[in-house]
Amino acid sequence: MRIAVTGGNGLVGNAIKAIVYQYPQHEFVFLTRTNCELTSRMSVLTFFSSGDNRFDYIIHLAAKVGGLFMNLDSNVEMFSENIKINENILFACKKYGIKRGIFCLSSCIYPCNPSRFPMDESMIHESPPHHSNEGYAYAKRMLELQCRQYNKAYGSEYICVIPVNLYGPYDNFSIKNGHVIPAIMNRFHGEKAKKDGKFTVYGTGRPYRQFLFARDFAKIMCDVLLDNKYDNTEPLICCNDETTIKEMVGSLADAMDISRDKLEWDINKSDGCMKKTVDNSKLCKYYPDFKFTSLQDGLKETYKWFCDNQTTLRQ
Ligand code: GFB
Repeated sequence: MRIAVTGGNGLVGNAIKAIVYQYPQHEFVFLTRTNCELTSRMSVLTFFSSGDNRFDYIIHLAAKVGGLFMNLDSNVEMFSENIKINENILFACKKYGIKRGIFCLSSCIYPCNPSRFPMDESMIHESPPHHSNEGYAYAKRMLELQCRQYNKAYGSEYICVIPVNLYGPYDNFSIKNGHVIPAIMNRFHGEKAKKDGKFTVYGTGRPYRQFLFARDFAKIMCDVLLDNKYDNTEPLICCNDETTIKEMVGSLADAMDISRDKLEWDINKSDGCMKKTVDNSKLCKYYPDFKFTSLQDGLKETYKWFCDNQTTLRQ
């Protein structure tokens, strides 16, 4: 099959590039900003109308994304740009006969005060998301609604997958706008170079998070799309174990050879959502033998990649 992958230059797009060799019978084509501006209906239709760009399937990853502090500052743009991207992609999928696809949501779109934990796939719309990222969250909730409506109206097989906090090589390491792992990794790396480096972590460290190595997520998406095991179009949560920010930062310090005793906490900075635990029972039912990369191994691999790619980092 010929598969279009949007967000081809991002964290997960590059993770898919790293594993395409496992699917030799399929052709993956990676879309980037240079060949298709997804917020523009014209650019998207021009790209997909070209004879060279006919696809059987799609993996839709592209989105305007960022960590807690970027979302706090940009809820208007997060909603507006993501709604445009998703509407244009779905319109093109219908117009150009792309019948099956994977569409990426996120666990942060879930209710911040749910009726129960862990949350499962049925609870996405149960109550409002955390105020810090409601723009992004509602745009992605609308993507779930749109996929469901397209499937019902046109018989498409658009499957929404719901990862937790993703990390790994090729992430956005922006200290201001990045997610917690790449932002701290970049900031601490700079502090390591100083004689009296200060290793300050934002917030209390009390919030819970689930972290998923991007290459694990890439494998799950490609298998769900291609192996015919996942025999429905319902959303699917993709996650592993839960930890606290404090414990994760401890593991990150270990991976960076920084003594945990040097860590300091700036409790004046926001904690964001305190808990957004989701349940991976459905994933484990379909893929009982899936082996997740441990947080410790994932952090070590990410830091090595970070050090080896200093000149080309996205930040
Ligand atoms: O990955 P993150 O920025 O976003 O993690 P969320 C934020 C958590 O890490 C908060 C703590 O508890 C912060 O207090 N933290 C500590 C830091 N130090 C830092 C730091 O230097 N930078 C950052 N960024 N956090 C995101 C959503 O929520 O979840 C996105 O905003 C996205 O939309 C993502 O979907 C999956 O996990 O809070």
